[in-house]
Amino acid sequence: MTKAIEDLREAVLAADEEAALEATRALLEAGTDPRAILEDGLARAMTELGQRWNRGEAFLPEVVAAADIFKLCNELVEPALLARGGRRTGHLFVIGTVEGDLHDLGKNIVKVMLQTAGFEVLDLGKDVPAARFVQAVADRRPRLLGLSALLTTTMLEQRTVIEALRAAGLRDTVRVMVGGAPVTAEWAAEIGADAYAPSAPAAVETALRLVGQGAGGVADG
Ligand code: B1M
Repeated sequence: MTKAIEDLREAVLAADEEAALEATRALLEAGTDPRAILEDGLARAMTELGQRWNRGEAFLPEVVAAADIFKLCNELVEPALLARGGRRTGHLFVIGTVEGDLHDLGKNIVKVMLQTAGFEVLDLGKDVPAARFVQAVADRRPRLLGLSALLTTTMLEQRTVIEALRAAGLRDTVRVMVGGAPVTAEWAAEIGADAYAPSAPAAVETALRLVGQGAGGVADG
């Protein structure tokens, strides 16, 4: 990790908005890959903050402040990331954070990286009830549906959404990808999801594979 990215991480961890924005701008001006700014800088800082929170070394107000700073920095990075896009996959990806869950920083990174990779993305936001996911699948007929969950309690909602799709007769029309910090490949298999991705770049790779546009993928869709 470069010193400049480390400076960004430190600024987010210190909840120093001005320093974080300045570090983000400097990285962008230096031509740093926007994906590295998001994953190695911003996302890693939040993961580290979570660990500090677990150890009782950080408290909720600091986490809230850091999350706000994360969003502001993300807004600076997004245009640079999107400018790198260009190709179109021709596929719609509907994404949201499941009901009861207000964590959306990771979901937002997944969204913008999917857009950069050429997916059209419909973002339903956070705290999204199963019925809204089902409605979006019925109305928009996406090729892929992504369910993000950050709490061990709300992970269960991912199963609820898949069951609701099945009950509505829509399960076979869409590939379901699940993700979020507590989610695992085993959990994805247990609830009958089609795929799991541990990070935003992995989500892109998996999505491309699912629509037959990844390395060695099978045409589908
Ligand atoms: Co909360 N929180 N939080 N929190 N929070 C966690 C998740 C927690 C692990 C912290 C801890 O260790 N104590 C813990 C959950 C414990 C558990 O479930 N066992 C926790 C808790 C307890 C809570 C509250 C209950 C706290 C309270 O109120 N007492 C509360 C719950 C609110 C609710 O949702 N109902 C709460 C609230 C909040 C804030 C609002 C303050 C804030 C969220 C702000 C926001 O998102 N707008 C917050 C934050 C920031 C965190 C931590 C510190 C960081 C999460 C984050 O943004 N990470 C988090 C600690 C941790 O995760 N270790 C924590 C950075 C982000 C880029 O990573 O989201 O993992 P992540 O996304 C990654 C991958 O997971 C993946 O790609 C992303 C980029 O690489 N990914 C996908 C994500 N979604 C994907 C979907 C995919 C594929 C990949 O396919 C569809």
